[in-house]
Amino acid sequence: MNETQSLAQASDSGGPATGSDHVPTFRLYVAGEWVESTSGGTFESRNPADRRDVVGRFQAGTRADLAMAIRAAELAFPAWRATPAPRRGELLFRFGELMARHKERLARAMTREMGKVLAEARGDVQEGIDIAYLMAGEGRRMFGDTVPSELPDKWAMSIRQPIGIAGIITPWNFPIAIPCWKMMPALVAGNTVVFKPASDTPHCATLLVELLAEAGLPPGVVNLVTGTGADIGEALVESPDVSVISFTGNSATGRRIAELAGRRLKRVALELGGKNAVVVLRDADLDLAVDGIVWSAFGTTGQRCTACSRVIVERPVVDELVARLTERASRLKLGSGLDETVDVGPLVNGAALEKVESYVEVGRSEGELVCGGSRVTHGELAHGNFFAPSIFTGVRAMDRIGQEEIFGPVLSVIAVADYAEAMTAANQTRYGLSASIFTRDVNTAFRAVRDFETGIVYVNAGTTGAETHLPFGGWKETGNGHREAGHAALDTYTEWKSIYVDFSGKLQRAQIDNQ
Ligand code: UN1
Repeated sequence: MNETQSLAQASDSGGPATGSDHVPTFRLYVAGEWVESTSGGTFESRNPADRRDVVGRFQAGTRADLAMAIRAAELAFPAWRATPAPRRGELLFRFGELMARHKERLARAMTREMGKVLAEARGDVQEGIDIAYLMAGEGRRMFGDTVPSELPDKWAMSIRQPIGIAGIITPWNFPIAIPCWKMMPALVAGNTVVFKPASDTPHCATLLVELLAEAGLPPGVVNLVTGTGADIGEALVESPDVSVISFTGNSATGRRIAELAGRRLKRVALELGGKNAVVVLRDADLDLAVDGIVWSAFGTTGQRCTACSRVIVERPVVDELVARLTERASRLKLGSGLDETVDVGPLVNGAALEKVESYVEVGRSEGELVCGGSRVTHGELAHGNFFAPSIFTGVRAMDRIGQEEIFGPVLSVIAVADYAEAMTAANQTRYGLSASIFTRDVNTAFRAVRDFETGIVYVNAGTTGAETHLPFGGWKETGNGHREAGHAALDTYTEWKSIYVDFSGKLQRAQIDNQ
């Protein structure tokens, strides 16, 4: 299926014409049908590298649309939960194969819609494929425990069961990978899904749902509702029929979701901000450290939860490191991510550009700007949201640019005396997603592995690049204790059931008869 044949497009089934500007209009996916919103309204998704380029128009979903999606998910749940998990896994495997077949098309659509360079967009799709295959395998594992009972002639075991409807609210920065991280474990465990994607990347979400439908998921098992977070997102969180919410995004929204869900005692898994540090010790391989820092600070234009935004470096090597980082950062080529020679794409939207700009202003009074610091508007770049990779030196750990999540290509360098001071600075943050250390000393490396207060630790690598078969998530205010990816992901989407079968034929009282 190519983009012009997309089932999600309204024009394919006699819906509203796509208009003389050739901008396609896409629809919601509810109960296995592509439908228009009851609002009759749409919103646009634009290419952040060239804002003149409209990717498509998407339904401005309403609470009424959402109610229909939730109802569809509810109706689909009994049959889906009764489907053997290995069979559910097979459908996910088929979906993974479809993503692999359409990898290039998905990657190009992603670059066009949210800006990350093509190599990274391919990586994003690959992460989706990886989790689909991993969770397909969980269909044949999904281990519980079988343990000896403390009483004779009694069997004791635990199994996982689905919770019901999962409300999936996803960000734009990994518009294929993150929805897959959430939907794959939810689905293999037997839940049905209502998916509310970020309003910056509805096209990626639509392409993904098309492939889920093509893989053969029964109607209603996955439903897609585009629209605003204030409307659709909140209503999803507040719905008494939705049993679990998984959200990745900013901390303020996460807090709001936790509050709303808390009142209903609803399970919520949150993946929020980061302020990830790379520690560089005096014995580090500086070439390697520079590679790792540049990649994790400026890759994806700094728009990863895992992005490095602080470098904490021992004083004897700070000048050398900063000189090399500045040289490399100022040579990075900005432009459309569809151009394979480009290193850094645009920021996702105007608000992101303004946020980065305002933090650079804050930074000017806190540290010394040694590189970048402004929008890039020459030639064709004038039509996109481009900001030069920027580095501040002389930052102190508690400065605002050393503390607050910027989510852009801005790096703060903090100089320290020794390992102990480096570790204090690294942990002096309310976030705790990812951290890394560059050192050649194996003992120090292991101390750092022990000492970082983060969910992910790297030794001699940057802070990005988590693989899908280990738990992904953070300590402190990065989250609320849940993990995505790995088999830990199943915890979010399942209830445990402990089962005791007594075949003694008589009443046996645990903790009493066996004392
Ligand atoms: C995110 O930015 O929310 O580890 C996800 C990484 C990627 C995932 C990032 N595998 O950088």
